[in-house]
Amino acid sequence: MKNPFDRFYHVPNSQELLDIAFKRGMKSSAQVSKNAHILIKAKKKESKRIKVTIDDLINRILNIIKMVPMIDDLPDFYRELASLLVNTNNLKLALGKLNGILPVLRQIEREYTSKLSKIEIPKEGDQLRRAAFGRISSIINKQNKNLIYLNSIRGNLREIPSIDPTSPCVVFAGYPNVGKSSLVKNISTNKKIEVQEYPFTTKKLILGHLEIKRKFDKIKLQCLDTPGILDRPMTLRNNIELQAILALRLISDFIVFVFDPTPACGYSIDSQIELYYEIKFNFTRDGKVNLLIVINKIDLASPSEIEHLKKELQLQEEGYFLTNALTGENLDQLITYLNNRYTDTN
Ligand SMILES: Nc1nc2c(ncn2[C@@H]2O[C@H](COP(=O)(O)OP(=O)(O)OP(=O)(O)O)[C@@H](O)[C@H]2O)c(=O)[nH]1
Ligand SMILES: [Mg+2]
Repeated sequence: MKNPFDRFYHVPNSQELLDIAFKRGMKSSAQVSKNAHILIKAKKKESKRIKVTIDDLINRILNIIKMVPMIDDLPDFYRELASLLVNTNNLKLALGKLNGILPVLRQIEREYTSKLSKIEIPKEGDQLRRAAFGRISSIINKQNKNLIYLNSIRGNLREIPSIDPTSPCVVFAGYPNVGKSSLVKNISTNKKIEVQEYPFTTKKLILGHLEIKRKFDKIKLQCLDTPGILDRPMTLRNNIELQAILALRLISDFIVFVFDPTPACGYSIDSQIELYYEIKFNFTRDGKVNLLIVINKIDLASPSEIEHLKKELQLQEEGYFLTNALTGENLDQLITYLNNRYTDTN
């Protein structure tokens, strides 16, 4: 499904909203006969200016509200991810407040149209329109904080990957700095993935694709790069780690667990093993989701480090891969494995 926040475009601030609305209002011209009385002309002209201004503001505020999907109606993955990325209560509140000013604007329109119908000299029309514009400004300016807030969170939400439910999703998970991003970047189409020598480089879910040719068609296997997860209680995990947990819990069809058997990543092998078992026991949905082990950084690892890990995990001769994500060594084996796994039978 396409990221539901895909159409969450730029939200103007109050000044931008007002500038355009007043400009449109002042440019508008009322339909009034040339021979009409000057007072009638003033009444119609100013009523029209107020109406056009208010219509413009209401339309554009409605557009802002409509750009944001109803959070509570979203599929679990998108709803939960949105609430890890932004405070969705604040988001709903901001939209609610914007919605709340719409009837107030309509009320101002009615009030000033009625006042304008009673003026006795043309000059009063101009004064009333200025007064109406003043009220409108004050109402819209009070929303400035909300508008700025909405604009500030949209970047996070628009970066949510669009997950295709009809195509399998392979989630790459593991401790920080073990080489998850390097692997996904290497095997998938997404060459923009950031790789750095420090942990927690990846702060969000990032999608890449790997084309799998089947007998009669081809599919785009989704390879999801995730932020690193630490071995600690769920309640202590931050919103960055929890995005990875969410992907494992809700959208993984297959998990690639990446180990760094060397001290290079900065975390002990025992902690990585603990995390591996947590994921294996909690996120493989009673065996429905398979889990593959990738032991990365073999160029740095000593034979004893690899042996130690294999022994701890009771690995047989098959069922894991030894890779170097920097040079791409053995990644062809991983790609072939995924190819075979998703060719025709799935
Ligand atoms: N020598 C060596 N370095 C590697 C290998 N794979 C990754 N690296 C390096 O390890 C560091 C971390 O790589 P990333 O791919 O960013 O690791 P990550 O698991 O995505 O890290 P986070 O996003 O922080 O969780 C980078 O400096 C990579 O160049 C490898 O096989 N061998
Ligand atoms: Mg990364």
